[in-house]
Amino acid sequence: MSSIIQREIKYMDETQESKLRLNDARLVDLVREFAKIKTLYSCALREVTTKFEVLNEDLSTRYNRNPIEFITSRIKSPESIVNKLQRRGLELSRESAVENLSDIAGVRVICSFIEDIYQVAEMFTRQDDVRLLEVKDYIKHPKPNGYRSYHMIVEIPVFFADKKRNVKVEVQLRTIAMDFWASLEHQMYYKKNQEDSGEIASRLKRCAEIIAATDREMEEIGRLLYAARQKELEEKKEA
Ligand code: 0O2
Repeated sequence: MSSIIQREIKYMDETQESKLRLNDARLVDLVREFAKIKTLYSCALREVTTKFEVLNEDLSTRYNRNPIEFITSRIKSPESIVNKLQRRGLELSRESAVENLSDIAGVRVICSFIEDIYQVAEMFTRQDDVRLLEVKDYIKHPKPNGYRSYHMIVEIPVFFADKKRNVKVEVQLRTIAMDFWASLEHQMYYKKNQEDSGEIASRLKRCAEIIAATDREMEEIGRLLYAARQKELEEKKEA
């Protein structure tokens, strides 16, 4: 059985809300307008999440092991959508948001090992209704601050009563260890314009390196144990 715990992360980016002048009637209208596209994106999130749950269950039945630990998802808040459009100097409209922003819907897939990330991502993008638009491999190429994750922008079809809509979803795949670092760094430091002599940033980076080394070591241990188990099974078969 799949052991995925699925959690819905409600609106993130609260820190940015204060930047909006919400007494401005136009912005209030826009925020209302963006709330209307929530259904489109929540349906897309369900489609993508189900695909990963199915993969996990299938791999679990075949190999008696769950490569996915858990999945979370979130829809960007209307306030954050307005903020991002403003920051990028884009037109403030629902159409512009759907056209230009690829992270209104986000799914985070937390895997056990690094190789699971690549395996699961490959199985997901091989599906013929998934269109891969962009990949950012921050595992092979970590960000200068130490951030690691595998990012994909995909487009998937969502079928409504009278029409089909192709919807963009951002998928982030990480190990538990990468998620531990990114979650805490996000909470404490990311986009916080924190005054820093560089010491905090370099200590955070050092933590990311230690975590990455631990990830590689755990993967190696996993491989050794798997090989030992396979050998044992073959010996039993031959006996
Ligand atoms: P949130 O609150 O997690 O949604 P963008 O930042 O989207 O304008 P970019 O930089 O091209 O464009 O996107 P990228 O590099 O794919 O990163 C987007 C998301 O990855 C972020 O979303 C974070 O979730 C995560 N991320 C990227 N870099 C870091 C980092 O250094 N630390 C942490 N903790 N997370 C990171 P949001 O919308 O910025 O934030």
